[in-house]
Amino acid sequence: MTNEEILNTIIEGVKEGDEDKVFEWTNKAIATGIEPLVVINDGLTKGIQAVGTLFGNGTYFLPDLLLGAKAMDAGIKVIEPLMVDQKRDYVGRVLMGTVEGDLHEIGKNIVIMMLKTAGFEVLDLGVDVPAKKFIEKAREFKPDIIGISALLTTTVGRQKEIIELLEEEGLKGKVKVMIGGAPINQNWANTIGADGYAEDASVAVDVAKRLLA
Ligand code: B12
Repeated sequence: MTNEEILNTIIEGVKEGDEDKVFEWTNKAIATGIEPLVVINDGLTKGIQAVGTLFGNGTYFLPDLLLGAKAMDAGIKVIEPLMVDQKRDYVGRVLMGTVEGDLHEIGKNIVIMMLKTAGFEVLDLGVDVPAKKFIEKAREFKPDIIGISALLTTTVGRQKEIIELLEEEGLKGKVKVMIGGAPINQNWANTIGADGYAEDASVAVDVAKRLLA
């Protein structure tokens, strides 16, 4: 089987919401020597994007979305231990979370995994995180960067709210803000005064490094 066929089988598995298939073929992909990041980008992510398209056009319903997400997670679980090593010489600290009202975490978790692999210490606040909690935790954890994820057009405004609150609390400038999520772009980052934006996890690592420089 070619690498492309293996990756296509992973894509299919995510589309079918078949955890076992995704687990099995992600393991096969790794055993064949396909790079973990390639499995994420050209397999798992393509699969979940296809699920999103099928949901968007009314072919799939919410349970299909959930099954797709679980199947993707089965693949991520195989890859995570291979990527995140036990480096303790941190290059910087990042506080990450998904905004209030938003339960999407797959992309955020991949960004976290990549940041950890690149030597960042990351505190994950999880999903549905109120603006106030970002501020509270920023005071405690003292991150160099706050990463804010939002996947819904109805929740992206929360990123702006968090930046405004940082400003009110006198933290703007002391900590950099990096934003992301499928509906986010550089334009939005400029509009709300975010210091950085990244369209995917690899770029997020580059942006984080640039923000520390
Ligand atoms: C999986 C999924 C779900 C899962 C999430 C499970 C989970 N544990 O995360 C579940 C089933 C819970 C879900 C629920 C809903 N969803 Co949904 N979901 C998706 C789907 C299919 C994939 C998202 C995903 O994981 N993508 C894969 C990852 C790898 O990509 P990513 O998230 O974009 O992340 C990358 C980048 O954006 C970036 N990034 C992400 N975060 C950050 C943060 C920082 C700091 C940086 C720098 C970068 C960065 O790096 C990541 C890695 O490369 C999308 C479709 C899509 N195309 O996005 C719809 C989608 C986002 N969902 C949608 C909708 C409508 C919903 C629901 C409202 C459905 C409903 N009727 O209930 C609910 C809302 C629940 C809520 N309150 O949040 C719509 C949103 C439409 C809109 N205009 O807002 C989409 C676009 C589907 C569609 N085509 O209609 N969903």
